[in-house]
Amino acid sequence: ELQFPERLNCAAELLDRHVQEGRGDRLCVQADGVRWTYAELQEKANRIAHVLTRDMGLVPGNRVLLCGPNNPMLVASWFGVVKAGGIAVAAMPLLRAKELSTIVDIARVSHALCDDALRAEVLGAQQKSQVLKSVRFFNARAEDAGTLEALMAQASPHFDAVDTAATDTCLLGFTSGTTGVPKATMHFHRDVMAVCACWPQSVLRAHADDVFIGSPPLAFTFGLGGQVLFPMSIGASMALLEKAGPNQLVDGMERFGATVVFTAPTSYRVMAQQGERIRRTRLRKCVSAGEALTASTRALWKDATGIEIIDGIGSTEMLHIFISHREDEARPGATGKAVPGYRARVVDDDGNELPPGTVGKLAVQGPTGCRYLNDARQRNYVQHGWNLTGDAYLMDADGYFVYQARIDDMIISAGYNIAAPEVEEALMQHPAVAECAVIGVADAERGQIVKAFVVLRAGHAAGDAMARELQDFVKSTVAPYKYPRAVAFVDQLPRTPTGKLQRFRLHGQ
Ligand code: 3SK
Repeated sequence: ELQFPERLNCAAELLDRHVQEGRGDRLCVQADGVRWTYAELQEKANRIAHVLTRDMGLVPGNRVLLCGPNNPMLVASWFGVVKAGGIAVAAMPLLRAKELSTIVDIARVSHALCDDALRAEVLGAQQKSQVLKSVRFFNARAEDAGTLEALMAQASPHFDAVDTAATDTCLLGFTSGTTGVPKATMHFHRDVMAVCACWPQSVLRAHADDVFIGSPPLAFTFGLGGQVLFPMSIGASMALLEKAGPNQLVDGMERFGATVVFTAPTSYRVMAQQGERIRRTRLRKCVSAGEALTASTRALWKDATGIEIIDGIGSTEMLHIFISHREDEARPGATGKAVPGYRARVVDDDGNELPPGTVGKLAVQGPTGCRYLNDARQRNYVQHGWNLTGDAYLMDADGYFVYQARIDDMIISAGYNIAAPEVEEALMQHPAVAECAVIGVADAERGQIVKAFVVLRAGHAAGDAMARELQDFVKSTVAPYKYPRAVAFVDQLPRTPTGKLQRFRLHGQ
């Protein structure tokens, strides 16, 4: 079991410790036009901690909105807040004033450090708020005495991290899940250190010379862990991309010499088209999470690059990955086994453990867990001491967990259990299909029927003939009762800002 001291500040552990122990000159952060060592990041974070406490009136326990694309000042701000004993509340950079103000209200945010690119939306949120009292912007084009950098220039480069308890909250992670109503998950300083000690040590096994890169926004704990916390926990470095579509990610791998990448299956599928180019980079470890990795995407990437993807599932509630596997233990179609330090099982509706091979609800326990801030949905997520992630899984005889669907995405049609992702995977094998989503819609005769929403590749025509071709194709690929009895052609699919498919938004379309 992991042991932590009673007093612990994770920013001091992840940042200051390297400088104290003589690693201050090591490269820590790279981005376009930026190369900061650990000592340089520490100096920025210290100055920001002073600005927060001296100029903005922050006291430990205050919540600070952090908002911006993935860039070095966002990382420095995260460490400034946490060193000062504040609570980092990171918001997705694409959010609008209305959505930001919901976050500000739920989290009782009193301060904000935001990228100037989001000035209008953040000020809009402040106008709607009674609690957000002090806002500063960084990366502003125009010289202005009020910018974060101008205030930092007047501040001391030294700041001793506030002596927080290991069980003080240091971050609130927001999740809209796939339902759209945001919840804040509270994580302690010790939780941050726990996720750094579990999956990265037993599964990822990176080293101090690795360069981490990725696409998820740092507001998503998948991104924060993979691109900031995990490299820093081993004295490695990160390369930050403000825009991280598949092409930009491949460019970034080349430019920064990235060796470890964190991204989602959709991005691997597109990047696989540049396999030869990727083979010439230093890339050696590829992590996939955020949505289920199909066996075909795993094979596509391996053929294109020679690299076996490390798949994993985590959640904002658990802070990071809790089921995964090492590259040499990959089992196509399975997410992996419980990460050492965590326990996982498949349970029925009453919380009873189900035998191997049976589909049920995934339940997880470990050093991290769900603590919603003031939200009754806590009762659904944590039952009998287990975290119920909302995923339907089965565990095979060897302890590998095989994803079926989000529980809300299991379709029951004429008594058959049909997992929407399995039908999607079958459709994706058809050369005309660029993207697709499958849901269950009410049907008088069968209870529900399978309905597919399909985005076609250029050069293919939508229509009845194509619908029939796709239906026959699915029948020939998986059990025929799973075929989509209804097919709709659409231009695009609804996704969350982190790229997760929002099947619920297709109902009624
Ligand atoms: O698998 C995910 O979606 C996830 C969510 C939050 C943090 C980490 C991960 C991998």
